[in-house]
Amino acid sequence: MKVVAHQLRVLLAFPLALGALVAAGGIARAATPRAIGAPGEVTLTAGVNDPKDPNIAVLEYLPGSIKVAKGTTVTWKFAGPEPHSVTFVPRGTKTPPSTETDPSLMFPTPPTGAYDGTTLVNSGVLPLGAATKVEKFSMSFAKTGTYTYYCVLHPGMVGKIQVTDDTQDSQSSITKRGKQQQKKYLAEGEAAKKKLVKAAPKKTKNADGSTTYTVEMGASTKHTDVLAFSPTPRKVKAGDHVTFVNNSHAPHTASFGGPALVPAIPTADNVVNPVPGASPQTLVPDTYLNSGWVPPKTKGGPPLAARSFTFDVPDAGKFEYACVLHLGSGMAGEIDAT
Ligand SMILES: [Cu+2]
Repeated sequence: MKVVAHQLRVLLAFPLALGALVAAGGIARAATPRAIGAPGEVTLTAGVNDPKDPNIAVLEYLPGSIKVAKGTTVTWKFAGPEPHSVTFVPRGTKTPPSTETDPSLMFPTPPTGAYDGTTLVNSGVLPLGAATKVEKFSMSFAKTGTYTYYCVLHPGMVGKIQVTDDTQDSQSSITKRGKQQQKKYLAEGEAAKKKLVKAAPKKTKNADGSTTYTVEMGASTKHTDVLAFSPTPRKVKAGDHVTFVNNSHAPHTASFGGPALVPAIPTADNVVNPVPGASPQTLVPDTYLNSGWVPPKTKGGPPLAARSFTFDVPDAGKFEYACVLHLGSGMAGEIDAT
């Protein structure tokens, strides 16, 4: 997989690129003229995980739209653990930017001055890996007008900056609206999590007397992703089968072997691809086994079979699994077979 090898290179090069981003952000700020009477900087948030439950990720900028004066520095905070980007594309670009079609978008393309809407400016994906601090990205705007921006990881996560000659939203109104929207979206995610956790696992009896159980990989609502597996059935016995199914809007993996064996880099070849091979696979204690990236459910996208991966349970035992893409959000479970 050529694309994947490229993604991995991008990831490995990231700490260097991040340094460049921070440096360029500093330059952009220093060179920015400020509107008379306007505060120099406003801050908003790029996505948020539920403070009460990291499994729930809001896939929206908070707030989704703000008004600023020309020259004001806009800063986005990325608290994680679910990563996002702030990505502006040249005006007139037809398709939203996505790492699916262009993996290099994981990389930052820092602003070279006040933004005028004619170039790509991209925070890159933040945080990348474990969230150790709140990441930030800043830029300012050179011309009045409405600027649309995107997250390269989450289709539908779109924000707007309206740039005026002199008037702008106060920081307190931006913060207030961001909090209101966050509250509404978190309620939506919490309801979806409840539903995912409560649903009885689907099961099918097989001709040989064994049972195939279904585990849902996450769930999605309009503004959130639930980064959790549906509960693992308690009645799994040696000889049964567990089929992981992705009906959410995000890719996920089912990766067995526990923290010691499961790789941490989502774009590594042995995470993207099934290990040791295609579905079905037989679980082996203390061994790395991986579904590969199970694609999301999209309109006209892959059929159910392509969004499913089965593991056979040969013996009684405990088999831990996790989603490598959403380790930071605590997406994990365990098959406890008797
Ligand atoms: Cu996941």
